[in-house]
Order: sequence, then structure tokens, then C-alpha cells
Amino acid sequence: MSKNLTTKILEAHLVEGALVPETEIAIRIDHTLLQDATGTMAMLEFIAMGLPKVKVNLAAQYIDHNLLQTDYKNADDHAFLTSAAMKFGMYLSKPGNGVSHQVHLERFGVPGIILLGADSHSPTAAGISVLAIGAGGLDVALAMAGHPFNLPCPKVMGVKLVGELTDWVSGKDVILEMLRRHTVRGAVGAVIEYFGPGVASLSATDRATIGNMGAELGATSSIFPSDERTRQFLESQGRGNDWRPLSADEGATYDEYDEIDLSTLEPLIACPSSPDNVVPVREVAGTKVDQVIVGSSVNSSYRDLMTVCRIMEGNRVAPGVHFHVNPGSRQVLENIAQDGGVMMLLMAGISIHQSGCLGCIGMGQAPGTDQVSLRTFPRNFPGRSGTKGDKVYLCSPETAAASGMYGVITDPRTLAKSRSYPAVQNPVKYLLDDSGIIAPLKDRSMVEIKTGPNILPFPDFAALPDTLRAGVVIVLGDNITTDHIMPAGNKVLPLRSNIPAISEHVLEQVDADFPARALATGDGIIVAGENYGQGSSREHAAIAPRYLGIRTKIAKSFARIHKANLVNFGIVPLVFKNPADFDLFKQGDQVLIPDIRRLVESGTSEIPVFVNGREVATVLEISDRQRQELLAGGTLNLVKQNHH
Ligand code: MIC
Repeated sequence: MSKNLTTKILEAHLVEGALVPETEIAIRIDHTLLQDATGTMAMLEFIAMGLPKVKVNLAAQYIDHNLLQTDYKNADDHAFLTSAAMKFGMYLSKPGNGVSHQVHLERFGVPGIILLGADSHSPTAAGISVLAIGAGGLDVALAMAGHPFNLPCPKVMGVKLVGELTDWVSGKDVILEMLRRHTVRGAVGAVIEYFGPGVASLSATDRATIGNMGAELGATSSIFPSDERTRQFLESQGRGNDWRPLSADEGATYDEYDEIDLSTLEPLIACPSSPDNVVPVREVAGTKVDQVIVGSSVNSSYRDLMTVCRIMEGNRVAPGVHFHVNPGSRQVLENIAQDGGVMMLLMAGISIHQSGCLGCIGMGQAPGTDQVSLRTFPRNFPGRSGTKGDKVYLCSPETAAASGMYGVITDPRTLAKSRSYPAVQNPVKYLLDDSGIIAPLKDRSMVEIKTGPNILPFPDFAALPDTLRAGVVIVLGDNITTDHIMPAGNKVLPLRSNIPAISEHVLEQVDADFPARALATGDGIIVAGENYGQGSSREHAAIAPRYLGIRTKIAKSFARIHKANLVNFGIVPLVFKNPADFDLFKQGDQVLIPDIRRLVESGTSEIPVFVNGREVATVLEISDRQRQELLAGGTLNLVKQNHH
């Protein structure tokens, strides 16, 4: 039978289960990736497992998120992560060396492998045909310890690409078109597999852009065939030997199907404040812009930045606009510097920042009150920039450059009147410099792990009680993001290794009293609408609410990574059998779930919940393994029990 590429890669890595969508499978992991914001907790969890060394082919620790050193906290975390990476045989990418996604693409990814990353944008590696999956830190720590990764088997959404992009349109517009068509929930439970004649016209870095923002559709991962373009990219990185061809079989079928004619796409833009709020740029053209940022998590490659350089060459940023560039890696910066791009940016009046995530995660670069910020980033969830009521638009580097030049949102095709499209290609041979990467040590015996006063041990969580009596601490609507639940930004991110301190910020943007009320309630419940917990992989969005006493969340539906994180930390993720029952719950209600422990243990999917004298049917759709984790009060408790 002919197979699609996703099936082939999953089959080659399958350890348990069968490839039947929605049933649980376990897969072997080849590479793991941690970054510093999720990595401190993941590393503490790995240390708690008591192993002397990582047990995957390659484990990388990146320092790219918490780069501002406003006090000792981030610097301490970096010293901790560096020492732990050296202790356990990992690669360490130093602060300023680049964003994990870009660096892994450049230096480590290999077509056909599976990468598990504690960052939802890990599927950037789709650019070179790596099946990369975002997961919570604990799941990645378990993979580092050699455990297979458990997940609901994804369905495969085949997207046939035909035609070629026209001038001034690039990879970002392809994924914005996907978001326009399918919304932020459109690919939940699916791998998006691109195929067809249009693929060959997309560079590895344009494919990486499309893979990165598959996360915004809720996809488990995204994948492209490995072809001549993939080979060229690996050759240009001095890694031609890592290349192998990969594609779907002739006549392969897909669970879902879509088709995009690349030649019909025009420049698109996601308006505030959701990545799927997409319109053609021309519809919002003329909107005054205060800030423009190109780079960070996505659109930070050589092609992306050099496109901006070439468009801005001999031009200036409009007065009143602050234009920033955040290179994806030191390698990208060095290569555009070698080709004269840095001077083009400087002479245009653009600020060049160090390579890293920076404003993408609210680590600096927050816009001012009522200012419009145009970014090539993947997410524009409300307040994520660090400014309440922010107005963040997401667009391609082409649109960003044109808008920065004119000071208003501008369709880049209008530039065609005065200049030709630069059509930048990635270098045939990159200038290579791995000085920002420390390779695993041969002799690790002398390495001591450094901690600091802000790095606290993982809190103890109690096992699931027999019967749960809990108060409804808050009722929330649809599409609540992990940025709502556990905000990022330069104030909160430094607390990622200190659960008591970070828990004071849970849901603060939605309701500043939530943390205090949750603590006062004792055992608590959160009630929510559809797609609860979309967005990032941050497990703090589960750990910190749990620390505040939240024992169950009842929602109309959950996002994949967040649901897995909830179980990992002992929070029971219940789904309304009848979504209309959502209306029966109000803040302050007392809820009773009799016999919850026995029900979870018994394997039944139906869990009755009592509120205001009414019985509400809810469903618990998790695997037997996850049931054991819930009973123990979380995965770490179970791992510890099994070790003793
Ligand atoms: C993000 O883009 O939201 C992040 C920051 O990269 C997160 C990880 C985190 O919260 O540390 C992600 O996407 O997983």
C-alpha cells in the first residue's frame, strides 16, 4: 500500500501501539531540544530521574529566551543549564548563538529523524524534513532519559502545493493562508504534510517558516519531502552527508486534504490579536505603524533578513518608526554581514539586536501604549508583547520592510513600481562558525552542577483523592492561550525555575485576583470553552495552577500539548459530553466528583460531576498510562515510585 511520508517516519519509530488516529502510540526519539525558559524545569526533572547521562542520539540545550539580565536570575539559570548540559552529555548553544529552531535546522537536524522539543515551534525543523514535535518539559526530560514519547496518533492532513510564489510573496504568506483557511484549531491532532510540484520552488528556510507556524494551527507537527532543495541546504551547511531523499509514495492518501496554488497567493497579514485573524495586506494598508520587528522564532534566516537588507538598501526607515532586526542565529548575522547586509540595515536606520527570541516572548521590545507593532513572529496573542491591549500584526519580511519604509502598513507589491524584487537565495556555502556551541564533554566526571537562590526544587504534589470536592475558581471562554494562563515577558520568565513565585502570575491578565482566590479556595476547578491551552508548550501553565490547588479543568476541548502537561502534573482534564452544560457553571460554585479515584482507575471514560444539584456528564479521554500518572498525582511521582 502506498504510504504518506508521515506514516513512513512514524512507522520507523513506532515502539508501541498501531497507527490508528487518536489512539495512543509510543515513538522512539532521536533528538531532544530544550531552551532556557522551559529547560530549567525540564532539567530539574531530568536530574530527579537520577541518570548519569542522556540516552538519545543528540540532546541540545539552547539559551535563547531569557537573554535580558536585569538581575542575577536569568544569568543563574544559564549557568545552571550550562553546567547540567555538560554534566549529562548534551550540546549547549550559548546565549547569543541563536534561536533553537534556526540553530537546530542549521547544525543538527537530519531528514527523517524525530525531534522532541520543549518548545511548540520545534517543527521549524520541517524545513529539512525532520518530524519535530513540541512537548512539555517533562516529556522531553523523559525522552532524554531514553523513554519513548507517548502521544495520540495524529491523522495526516495532506496539503498539495502547486504553482510558484510570485514576487513579494514568501513562505509566511503560505502559512498565513493556511491559518486563514483552517483557524487556530484547524490542525489539532494532525500532522500537516506538504507535497506536490509546488514544494520544489520553496527553499529549506521558507519550508521552515511554514513548519514553525503549523503550531499556530494546533498541528502535532508539519513535514516536507526531503529533496534537492534539502540537499542544497545541508551541503551549504557542510552537512551534505546527512542528506537522504524522502517522500510520500506515489498515490499515497491522506486523512484530510487541501490544495494551495502558490501562484495565486498575495501578501497576507494576521491582525490583532490571533494568528488566524488573517486578511490580505491591502485591506489594512495605510494603518500607521510605530514598530517593526523582523526575526526571532520565525523569518529570521539568511533569506528573510537579506530580503529586508536588499529592500532597505539605499532607503531609510520612516521617521517615527522603530525598526528592529533579531537574527535567528549568529550564523545568519555573520553571513549577512559578510554579504554587506549589516551596513544596509544600519544605513537604513534599523537597530540590530543579538540573536535570540527577545520580543517574540516579551523579553524586551514591548510596544508603547496604543502603538501598532508589525512583526514577523509566529504569535500575537493579547498581551504577549508585554503591553496590555497591544496591537500586534504578523506578516512576512517583505511586508515588514515595505511598511517600515513608509510608516504605514504597505503591500510590498507597491514597491515594484520603483524596484525589482530582490529574490534572495540562501548562500551556496554558509560561512560556518560553531564558536557559540559547546559539544558534549568526553570526561564529565569533574563537572559540578551550579544552582542559584532562584532555582527551587520541584514542589511535592499529592496523589488523586478518593472523592474531589472543589470550588470553581474561574470560568473562561474559548481559545484561552497558555500566554493567558502563564504569562511570559521579562518580569515573569525569570521565575520559570521558581514555582511558588511564578504561580503568583497565573491568569493575571484575565483576572488579577485569580492566584489569591485559588489559594483561598483550596482544591479548585477551572471551567473553560474550546481549545483550552492553545499555543506554547510551557508546562508552567499546568504546574503553577496545580501549585495553587487546581485539581481538574473541565473544558469543551483541550489543545494537545497542554492536555498532556495537565496529566503530567496531576490535573484531571475533563471534557463536557454536552458542551451546553458549560453554562451550568459559575465562579464560586462547589463541585463534587464522587469516587473520582476509582473512576480514573477503572478505565471508564465517563466521569459524572455534580454542580448545584445537577449531574453533568464529562469525558476523560486519556490512555491507561496517563490514568496511572493522574492517580499518582503526576508523572514525576510515578517515575519516582517506579525507581524505588
Ligand atoms: C513560545 O513561543 O510561546 C515559547 C516561549 O517558545 C514557548 C515555550 C515557552 O513558553 O517557554 C513555546 O512555544 O513552547
